[in-house]
Amino acid sequence: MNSKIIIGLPAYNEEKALPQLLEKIKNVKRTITYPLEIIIINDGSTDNTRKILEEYQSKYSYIKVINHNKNKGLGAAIKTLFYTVIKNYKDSDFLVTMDSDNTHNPSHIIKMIKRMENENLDLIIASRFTKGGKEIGVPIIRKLYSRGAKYFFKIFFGIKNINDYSSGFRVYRIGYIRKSIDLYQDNLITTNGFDCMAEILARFSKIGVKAGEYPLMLEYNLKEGKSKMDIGKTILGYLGLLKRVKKPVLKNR
Ligand SMILES: Nc1nc2c(ncn2[C@@H]2O[C@H](COP(=O)(O)OP(=O)(O)O)[C@@H](O)[C@H]2O)c(=O)[nH]1
Ligand SMILES: [Mg+2]
Repeated sequence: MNSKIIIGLPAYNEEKALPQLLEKIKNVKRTITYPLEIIIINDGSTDNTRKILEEYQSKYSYIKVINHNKNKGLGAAIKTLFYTVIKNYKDSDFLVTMDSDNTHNPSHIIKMIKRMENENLDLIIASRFTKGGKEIGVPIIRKLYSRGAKYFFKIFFGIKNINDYSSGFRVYRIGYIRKSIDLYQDNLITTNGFDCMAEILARFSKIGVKAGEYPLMLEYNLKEGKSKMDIGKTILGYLGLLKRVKKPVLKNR
């Protein structure tokens, strides 16, 4: 039996983009042999996201929605997602995270997973900064930010083969998530903000991770709403990681 693919989508006020993304995923599901499920963390959206998702959930048995009653932030949503998958799925299953803003194309997922299987990787990141990676319609300030993050993390929390530390399009082996949560004694993610994506990698860098990159075409031109990321806050969060992230002390077992 093939491993399962779980696509985890953090969502905050994505009433326009999410249905478009879910349609694309539906098309991918038709063409693959892996069992595929979708878990959406609706983080207290104030638009019609919740209602739209409840309709999807009642129509498609492979779509599950978890609602936070209030907006808690991206870090809190990813944390909910990680705990949900380690509770309900096997170590050999895959968790794919993507933005819900329809800028990541799910048609690449299978190739990413095949590479993880062939190369026995714990993690693969869809990256703008690997051969073949591209970004369309990204504002200059965002380009500067993601390139700055690249150098900062390469210096302080470098992971072999990884250049894109802020991309939210990734595939994790669920067994590796379980192992790292265990090693960090539940402190793998300690921020509720957007800096969580990089915190996860910073912590992986201290415990060893077999990682690779896959070329990402970031279709930012398809983004209809505004970005929800606060760049200043995210950068402050990155600086805070220098103090917070230490190699975990191994527990006696
Ligand atoms: N759960 C949760 N998700 C959020 C929050 N803010 C943004 N997101 C989601 O996180 C992803 C990244 O946000 P996005 O606006 O696309 O950031 P950008 O692509 O970096 O400009 C999207 O799927 C958003 O819906 C939040 O407060 N909570
Ligand atoms: Mg996005």
